[in-house]
This record gives sequence, C-alpha cells and structure tokens, in this order.
Amino acid sequence: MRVLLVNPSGLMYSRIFLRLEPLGLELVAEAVRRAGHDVVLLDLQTHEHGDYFRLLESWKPEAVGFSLNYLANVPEVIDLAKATRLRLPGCLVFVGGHSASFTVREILEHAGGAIDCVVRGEGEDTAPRLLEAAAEDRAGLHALAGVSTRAGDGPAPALRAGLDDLSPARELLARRRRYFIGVLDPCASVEFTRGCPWDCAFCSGWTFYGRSYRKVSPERAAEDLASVREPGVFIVDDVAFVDADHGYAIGELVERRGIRKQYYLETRADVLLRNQEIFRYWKRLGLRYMFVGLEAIDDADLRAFRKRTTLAKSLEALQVARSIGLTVAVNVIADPSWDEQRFAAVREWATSVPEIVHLTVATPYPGTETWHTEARGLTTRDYRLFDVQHAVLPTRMPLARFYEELVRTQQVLNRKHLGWAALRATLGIAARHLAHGQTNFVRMLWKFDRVYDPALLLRDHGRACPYAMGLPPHAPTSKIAPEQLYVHRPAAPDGRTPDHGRPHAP
Ligand code: B12
Ligand code: SF4
Repeated sequence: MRVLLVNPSGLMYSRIFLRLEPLGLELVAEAVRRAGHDVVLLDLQTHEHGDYFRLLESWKPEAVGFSLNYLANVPEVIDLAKATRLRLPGCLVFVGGHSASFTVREILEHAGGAIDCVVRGEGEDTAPRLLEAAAEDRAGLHALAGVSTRAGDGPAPALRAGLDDLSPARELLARRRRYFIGVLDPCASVEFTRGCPWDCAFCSGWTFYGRSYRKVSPERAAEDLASVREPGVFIVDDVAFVDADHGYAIGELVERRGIRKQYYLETRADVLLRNQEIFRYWKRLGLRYMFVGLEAIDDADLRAFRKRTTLAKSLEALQVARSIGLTVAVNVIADPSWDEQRFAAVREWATSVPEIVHLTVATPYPGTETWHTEARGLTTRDYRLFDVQHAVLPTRMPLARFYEELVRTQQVLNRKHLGWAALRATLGIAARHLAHGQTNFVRMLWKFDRVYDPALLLRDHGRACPYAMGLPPHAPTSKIAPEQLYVHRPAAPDGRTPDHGRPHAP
C-alpha cells in the first residue's frame, strides 16, 4: 500500500524555542515500511498544507495516518481528514498518538466518517496490523486490539514486548535542518526510556502507558545515537536517568564508540538530586541543557499537583545543576487563580535565578486526573486553546489582566535569555550556526514579542469554535481510579495484558 504519515503543525511554543522531529511517527513509519508498504512522511511543522494537498494529488496514497499527540492540533487534523475524504474517497484515513488515544469518540464524531479509525496507544505494532486488516475488510477494524471505529472499540492494546527492534525512519523526513532546540541547531531526537513511574495529577504521560516504565537496551540506544547525523540530540524521555545504571551503560558505549554530541534532556528535581553523578558523567559526554519540571515555587502547589517533591529539593537541585555547569530551563505552572501579587512574586523569583524560567498555564487534559476534577469548570471547549499557553479555566482576574500579567512574567525570560543579551553571550555559537546556514537559533532570539502578546492570546478566545471538546462523562469527582485512565494496561501477573476494551467510554 502507499501510506502517507503526517505530523500536524507546530504550536505556539515551537514557534520560538524549538521544533523537533516527530519521533513516534518515525517509529510507526519504520514498522509500516518493514511490513512491506511504501511510506512517505510529511511534517507540517516544516511544510505547508499546500504541500500535503499536492502530495495527495500526485502520489494518491491508499492510506493516510495522522499523528495527534497534542490536543490543540485536533481541529487541524479533523479538517485535513475531511479534505482528504473529499479528494480521495477510498483512502483509509486513520489517526494515532497521545491525545488521540484519550479523545477517541469525539474525534470519530467530529470527523463525521472522514476518519476510519483511531489507533490507541503505541502505534508500531498496531499500524501494520491495521493496514493488513484494512486490505481485507474495512468493516471489521474495531475487532483489532488498540483500534476504535464508529462501530466500536477493540480490546486494550498490549504494551510492546521490547523497544529494541525498530529504529526511527529519520531519513524519510525532508528538511531535517529545521529541527532545533535553542542553540542545539540542528537537533535530532532519541529515546532511551518510555513511560514514567510517577503519577502527577495534571499529567497524562503515565496514564498513557499504564504507569509502566521501559528501557531501550544500552546497545540499541548507542546504535541509534551513532546513526544520528545532527550534532545536537534531544532525549525525549519523560524523566531522564531515573535508573542511573542504565544511563551509565549507555554512556560507556557512547564513550567506547567515540560518539560526540551535545545533549538536551528533561528530568525531575528529585532524580537529579538522587542521581547527581550520572548527570555529571553525561556532562562529560556532552550534556549541556536540561529541563526540570519544577511546576511550583511553593509546597502547597507541589502537593496539589501530587509532584511528590518539595520546594527545598527543587532549589537544591538547581544548585546541583549549576555546580555541574548545566544550563537549566524550569517550568512553573501558573494557576488561573493567581492575582497580581502572585505573578509579581514569581517574576521576582524568576529574575533572581540564573535559570530559564518558563511559565505555562494549568490546563486539565483528557487522560489526567485533573480532567476529571476540573473539566466541568472549563470556560472554553475549543481544542486549539488547550496548549498550556491559554487559560481554559476561569481566572480570578479578568482574562485580559491575567494575560497581561502572564506575558509580563514570561518577559523575564525574554529579557534574560533572548535578544541582544543572548546574542552577546553566544556570539561564537551563533556565528558558527550562520556559517553553516543554520538560522533557527538566531531567528528565535527576536520572535518573542510577536508570539507572546496578551492581545493575541485574548483574541484567540473570540474565534468561532469549530469542534467542541467532550466533557468527562460523570460529575466532578476528587478521586478517580488510575486504571480508568490507562490506555495501555500493565501486564497481569501471568504476563498477559488484561482484555478490558477501552479505558473509559464518553
Ligand atoms: C518529547 C516531548 C515534547 C518535545 C517534542 C515533541 C515532538 N516533536 O513530538 C517538545 C519539547 C517539543 C514538546 C513540546 C510540547 N509538549 Co510535549 N511531550 C513530549 C513527551 C515527553 C514525549 C513525546 C515523545 O516523543 N515520545 C516518544 C515517542 C516514541 O512516542 P509518541 O510520540 O507518543 O508516539 C507513539 C504513540 O503516541 C503512537 N503514535 C504517535 N503518532 C502516531 C501516528 C499514528 C498514525 C499512529 C498509528 C500512532 C502514533 O505511536 C508512537 C510509537 O509508539 C510527551 C509525553 C509522553 N510521554 O508522551 C509530551 C507531551 C506530548 N507534550 C505535551 C505538551 C503539553 C507540550 C507543549 C504544549 C508544552 C508547552 N510547554 O507548550 C509543547 C507543544 C509543542 C508542539 N507540538 O508544538 C503533553 C501533551 C498534552 C496534550 N494532551 O496535548 C504531553 C503528553 C506531556 C504531558 N505531560 O502532558 N514535547
Ligand atoms: S509530570 Fe513528569 S514526573 Fe509527573 S507523571 Fe508526568 S512525566 Fe512523570
């Protein structure tokens, strides 16, 4: 079959700080290719919708699969699916990815028949099975594990037996030089582990994988790194180096093979504190930048998020990162209940520390616990606003004021780390990038004010809402059994995945 796999456009965040390759979709592409299909991969972060339609016209794919990791991309994907159905009525249209797995019924409903099915959970095993089954009988697809159609839901998908058998089909992506994160320009992505053993209330990282945590073997991880051509590498793991021994085992192979890269990773403050030495070791191997999900600068908020750490630990972790010589970006979650004083306190703190402080807005997402406790208070059901930059819950201050304070606080980051200040600090690096024709980093330095603008944020709320998100099926509750949120279910003691069907019906 001719199979076209598509990643949707970038969101607000990726208009400035980063743009990264769709690693999950590349893995699905490799699995589909191995099953004998012709695969084309198109990333709309680096291409236009016009390129997509031209491909439909010229290549006439028999199947199109969209990746939907981000909720804010739902309307775009639904509209593309509808346009695809009109142009190629017989084409199999399917959708997979993180957010798609938590909004199955809504997506199928909005598409009104333009999407044949949604793949829930990991796509590497399910997508080839789906294509094989679709060639025989499209009416029975909902019998497949991890597949949902308008006719029903197949059983819960099994977790993949291992993560070592596939390498991402990186070479299928054109315009790879457009992927970057900060000064790592260009930058590729790699995966060392999958899943997260914690259970933060606002996060769906753990519910997607049924709170499982799996490792790529050190040999496979090193092999993948060796095959990467870019000098920068983003490690996509939710929490890097939870298992220090695993990190050492990969690192030793990286050393032995003489692999030299610059790395960016994300981790938790408590993991950094507990496993300091592994971070020091990777600094020697090229680790430069680290993102720490601080989330709050007081203990009450940390408890509310069930972050299972304290502010003292977070601040100590920042000290450790500084002592290792790493550049650290942290995230703080702005709550809609914040007033001027609270924003001012965060501004003061952000100005006083050397770290890059990002501010995102508390957003209940399907698949999280907060979705079940807070979704009823939503002020909008427009998917496009669920990008952690917009306020989707009632704000204590008038919304316009909230955005003014939010952007004013985000401006600290702009003042400290972007514009001329950043250019002066990175003159050598910037000159080298430009000499190699890499302009992503230098261009990002002056984009802040065009993207982060209170008036633009407010204006987005006034747009007509093309598709309204569904709400949780029951009354708000303070507690929901985690298993009800899982897409993948942990294996039963006998090693089999329980066959329960989809986690929660809308
Ligand atoms: C790495 C990462 C990023 C990276 C790069 C992501 C990228 N290029 O795709 C960066 C740092 C850029 C990023 C940014 C953001 N992220 Co992010 N990110 C992640 C993270 C940690 C891992 C994603 C990943 O690469 N996983 C590894 C690959 C192998 O898995 P995968 O992509 O999920 O793909 C598998 C399946 O989903 C499925 N699949 C995927 N696509 C398809 C397509 C088809 C057809 C099929 C069949 C299957 C399929 O099969 C794949 C293989 O098993 C996830 C959390 C998580 N654990 O999923 C959050 C996550 C996806 N991000 C999230 C958020 C909120 C953001 C931001 C909005 C944050 C912000 N501060 O603004 C931005 C938006 C960026 C944008 N799109 O423009 C949320 C999404 C919430 C939501 N429901 O929308 C998540 C779930 C984190 C969370 N804790 O809640 N992110
Ligand atoms: S926020 Fe981070 S630590 Fe918490 S569950 Fe999500 S991925 Fe894990």
